[in-house]
Amino acid sequence: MYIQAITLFPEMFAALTEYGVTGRARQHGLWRFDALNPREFADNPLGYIDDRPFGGGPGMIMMAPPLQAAIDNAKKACPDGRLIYMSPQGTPLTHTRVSQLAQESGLIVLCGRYEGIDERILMGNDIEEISIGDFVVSGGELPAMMLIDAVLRLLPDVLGDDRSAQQDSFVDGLLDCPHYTRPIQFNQMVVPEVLRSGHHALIAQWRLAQSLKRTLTRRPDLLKGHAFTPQESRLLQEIQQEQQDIPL
Ligand code: 4GO
Repeated sequence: MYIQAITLFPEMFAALTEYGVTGRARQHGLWRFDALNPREFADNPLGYIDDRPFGGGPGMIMMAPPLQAAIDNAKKACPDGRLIYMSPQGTPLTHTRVSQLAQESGLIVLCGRYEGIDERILMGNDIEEISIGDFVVSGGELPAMMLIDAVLRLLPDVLGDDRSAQQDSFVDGLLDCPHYTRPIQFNQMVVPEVLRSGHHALIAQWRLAQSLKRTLTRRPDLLKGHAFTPQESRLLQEIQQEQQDIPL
């Protein structure tokens, strides 16, 4: 996959290109990265890329011409690249959308700064506005890196073990189960017996029950659209029965 970021701070993306599983995956050629700095596409000799908002108000707005020039260059390098703008006004990102984006051959992610970008960039390009949550940060770079990281870890061979990504929260519409490693006892707390039993079917059932419990208590909204397997329905009934048995 070929990922391009349009950003005033290309160095920030070292977090992705140089570290951890995404860094290793890039070294192994599983994805490529380029940053385009709008400043290098400025139409003035001083490299100004922002200006005051029409209508007044605080802060600065990123100007359309250098952004459009950067977009055009990114498109030239990757004509099939999907254009994305990170913004709190965007569609909230979900695991489903992340896995769709992981099927693309290229992404071009536009990162805003200041008060944002000139609206005509959004009007004049086929561009998807995506939000990583209902909060504001000072630049689109960190949201972009979160989106890109989420996409990359779904690419074949990026994670050490194919099963890792399959286990994660949201993949099957449920939250992940608790995890334990050595030592068996820590601060008076012991690893659940079943996980040490070596009984694979019982372990799988315990984990599924834990996932259902967590989802029920922490994110009941996720269960609304969930297609329950017969085993999940049975376990959920048992859990709800258990909870009713607890006296108030
Ligand atoms: C994206 C961008 C939050 C998100 C941003 C988000 N804040 N929730 N800030 O995905 C334009 C200038 C937007 C700063 C940017």
